Amino acid sequence: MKIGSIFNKFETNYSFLDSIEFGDGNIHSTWKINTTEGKSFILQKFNDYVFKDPIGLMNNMSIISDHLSAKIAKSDLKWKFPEFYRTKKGQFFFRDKDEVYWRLMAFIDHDPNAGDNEQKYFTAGSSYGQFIELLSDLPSQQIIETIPKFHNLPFILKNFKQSVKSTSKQNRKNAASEIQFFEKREEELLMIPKLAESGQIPVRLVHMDTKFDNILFDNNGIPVAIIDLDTVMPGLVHSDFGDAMRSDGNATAEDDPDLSKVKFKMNVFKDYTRGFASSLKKLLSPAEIETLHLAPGLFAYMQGVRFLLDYLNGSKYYNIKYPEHNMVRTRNQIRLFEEMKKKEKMMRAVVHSEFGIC
Ligand code: GN1
Ligand code: MG
Repeated sequence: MKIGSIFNKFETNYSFLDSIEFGDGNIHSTWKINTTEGKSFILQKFNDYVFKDPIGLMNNMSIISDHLSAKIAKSDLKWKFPEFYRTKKGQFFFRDKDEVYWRLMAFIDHDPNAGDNEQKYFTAGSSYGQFIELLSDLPSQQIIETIPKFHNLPFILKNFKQSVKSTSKQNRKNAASEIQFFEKREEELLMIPKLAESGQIPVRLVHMDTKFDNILFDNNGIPVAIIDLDTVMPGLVHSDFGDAMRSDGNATAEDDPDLSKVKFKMNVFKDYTRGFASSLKKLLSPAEIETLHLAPGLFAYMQGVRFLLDYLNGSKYYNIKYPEHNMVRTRNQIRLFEEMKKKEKMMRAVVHSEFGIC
């Protein structure tokens, strides 16, 4: 089906002009739609292999944006939230003849370059910290896990081990040293998940995909939106700290095959930590702060396992551009993990100093 005719399934009162593929997400496919009246939209081919409860997800989205909008109205923040359009039949999704889910939202006006300044990682840290702070009085039971056990390492490792057993001989051979690496380091990485399981680290509503590119800025460099809210769900603060550092602290792309370029950027870590602490100093517990410096390593490791798990399963989860793509991503994350480990003491000192503990 053509993009224009999918757009026309939604109740908008605007006329389709043209469309361009937009962004480089690994999960959904996205188009920007322009209309003859000048208003723009975002159309997404929604990945229901990854998000198995699209209706529950949209319900989360409206609870979260109602809660945040009410609080933002009383603050000096300028954040907007995705405004979804319903189909002519009154649904949030249009399902085409192949049962593919499509959703439509208003395009949030922003300047793609304006946030790229010296303050960028401080701003990212303080914005994602504020996001957690603003959600801290929304009872987390109201929000479903849109991907059950999404960042739960014991669960991911269990699936990983099953896939190691059930994958082809050839795949197991190709991935032998990576599999061995993950199995060898497993015990130390389970420390934070164990503290969470025993209730020593609290469950909070967190974003779970805290890359810099998920913040939109106006032309004065002020944040106007935190996007990609599909994964907002109950979890640990470590997700929003560790995954940001895994995404933005890497000196190269997460799928760069040249491992000599994989380095962990301490300046990004320092700025993000300063911003995160400026928003969360009062909220976080001593056990959360005490373990925060371990989160970047935990997330590089976990993402490496997730990429390899997908490789062993035939690459059905992440969009890939070539057959070995997930293997290249895995090796990159292993190298990033090793680079982070070298800097763990320094990271601890930065967290302590920014959160004001001695
Ligand atoms: C996926 O599609 P994107 O880039 O927003 C993934 C994240 C990973 C990321 C790795 C729902 O996010 O968890 O960190 O790829 N999202 C989901 O690039 O699995
Ligand atoms: Mg995402």
